[in-house]
Amino acid sequence: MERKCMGCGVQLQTGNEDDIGYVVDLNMNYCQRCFRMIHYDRHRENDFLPDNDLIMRQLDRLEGNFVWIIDIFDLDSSLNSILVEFYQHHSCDIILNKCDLLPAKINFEKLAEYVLERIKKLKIRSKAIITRGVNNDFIEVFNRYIKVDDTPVIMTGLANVGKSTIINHLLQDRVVTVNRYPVTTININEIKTEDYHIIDTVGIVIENSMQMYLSNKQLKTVVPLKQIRPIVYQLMENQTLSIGGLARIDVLKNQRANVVVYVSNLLNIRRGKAENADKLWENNYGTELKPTLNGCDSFADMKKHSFVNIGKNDYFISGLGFITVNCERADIAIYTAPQIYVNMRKAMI
Ligand SMILES: Nc1nc2c(ncn2[C@@H]2O[C@H](COP(=O)(O)OP(=O)(O)OP(=O)(O)O)[C@@H](O)[C@H]2O)c(=O)[nH]1
Ligand SMILES: [Mg+2]
Repeated sequence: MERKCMGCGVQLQTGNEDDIGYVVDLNMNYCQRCFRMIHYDRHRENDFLPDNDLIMRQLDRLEGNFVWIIDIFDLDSSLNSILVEFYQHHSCDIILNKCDLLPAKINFEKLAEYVLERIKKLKIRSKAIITRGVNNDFIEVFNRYIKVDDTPVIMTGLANVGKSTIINHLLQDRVVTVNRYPVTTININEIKTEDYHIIDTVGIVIENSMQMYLSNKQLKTVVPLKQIRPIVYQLMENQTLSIGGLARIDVLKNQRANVVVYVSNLLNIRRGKAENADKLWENNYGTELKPTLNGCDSFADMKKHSFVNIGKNDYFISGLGFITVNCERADIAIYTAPQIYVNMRKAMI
């Protein structure tokens, strides 16, 4: 009989040690890959790349109560993914996850309203939004709003948003495998207990997110695991902020601008004059300005995104974070690798 790994859902096999699903003995509950992640926090880079079309076909065939888990810190990546189209045709509940990454003082009710407004504009029929990471009553709220007896709850979302973490939280046990690197769960994984019938699914991978172009070591610096301390700048005319070697924001033709950077605090941010910025990047890309993205070999390879800022807006950079600019008027230029999704949105906080 076919046996699946309890941690990631992969079919177990004893034939090839280098392939996914390997176990020494088919009676084991966890594959070698999960065992290494759980016990040694070891993860081989790019050992499995999911096929988004296949995942969507799998989701289409499932019956149950769909839950869309969104990493609040990376909101626009979720709202720019193929899951939008899926949820325009399937009803779902939404869980805003990783809210603990944002400053504790923010109004979470307003944040939920903000997301609801964005979702409504995308014509998504969402039944409820609950936040997590800010309160201890998650299980109670989940049971009240989302759990439906006799129907499986199907956890979906982009890779790394915390689907499996939420499942373990509900089960109050370490049942499924959780890891800081994207693509941990690699097959549909059904879990039945006395209290829950849950299906863990494979995360959708998006090619316009920075997380796809960083090594495991770099991901440790770029993906925040704990609360972010926003960095505040008062920028006078024609100044620039460089975020490692990953992105640069120029604030131009402004009088004075209040700029707040929400990115991992392990990244270096450098402030300078816009007139010197190109030279700085040409000369220091990959040395002083690091980390850099795989495949983006020099500053010349970067793409410039231009915006006009009036009032308070966020500049979202997929997989990195966002920068809030508040001023009467400014020209904004964002430089990053060409494949990375960048957008301007109404300020979230
Ligand atoms: N700060 C914070 N981190 C979280 C939260 N939920 C999950 N994480 C972290 O996010 C990372 C990914 O979590 P997973 O549960 O493996 O995410 P997933 O969506 O199942 O990922 P894939 O299986 O790769 O699609 C882990 O490092 C978790 O510890 C949360 O609410 N807050
Ligand atoms: Mg998972």
